[in-house]
Amino acid sequence: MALRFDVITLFPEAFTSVLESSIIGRARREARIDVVLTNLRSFASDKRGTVDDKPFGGGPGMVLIPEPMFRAVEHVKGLDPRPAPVVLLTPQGERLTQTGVRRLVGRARLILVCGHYEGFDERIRTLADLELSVGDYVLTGGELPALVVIDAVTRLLPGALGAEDGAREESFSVAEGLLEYPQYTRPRDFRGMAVPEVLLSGDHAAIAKWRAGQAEARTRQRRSDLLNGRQQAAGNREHEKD
Ligand code: 4FL
Repeated sequence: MALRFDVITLFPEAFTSVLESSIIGRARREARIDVVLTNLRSFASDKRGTVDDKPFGGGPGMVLIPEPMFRAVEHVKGLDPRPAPVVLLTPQGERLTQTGVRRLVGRARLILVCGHYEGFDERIRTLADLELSVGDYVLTGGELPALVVIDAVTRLLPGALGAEDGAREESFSVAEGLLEYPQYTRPRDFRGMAVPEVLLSGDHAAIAKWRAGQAEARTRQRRSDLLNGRQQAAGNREHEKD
């Protein structure tokens, strides 16, 4: 059965082109995923469609009011009997990592809630089973972060990347705490920039060794924080053996 994403948003139209394109579009056509967009505005209590109001205590901007969001989440939960964690996209959430993405892939359903404007009433947080941030920057809303979650989860579903997806080695990837090694394709010489000789050698062991060295050197130069994380993970594995 398809993994079902429900998205609650004020801007469902922001999702359509990404959801129709490329790997995600194909995963939907092949029924590996199902994405259902719900417009928060349809759950407003008045005919004006009010979803936000001025913050108590003053301050700039408008804040999402709780009633429409509670009604929307309750409605969406009832659309499918399978349990669905409610995921709130917010800069205050836990930072999304590849490990966190792998955890989400195991769920039958996810309800993604997009915040907007200058924030939301604090009581909306009580709806969430999980709060996720995609990085330490402020966006105009949770729509792009919700698409990030859908994209990162979908590419891990069996078959989603096509025939070679099992073969795609993740041993040198951010998934394993390393940056990828550099890749080259034709031509062998492009404007004086030559492809490293070892890649043309046909010596598979030498190529694997070169790539491992490149992945490590590159990670050390650019993201030494990832190497520290790997050392800790290796240390933990060592301890668990005792
Ligand atoms: C959500 C930013 C998740 C980063 C504005 C509203 C955000 C965000 N990760 N910015 N939501």
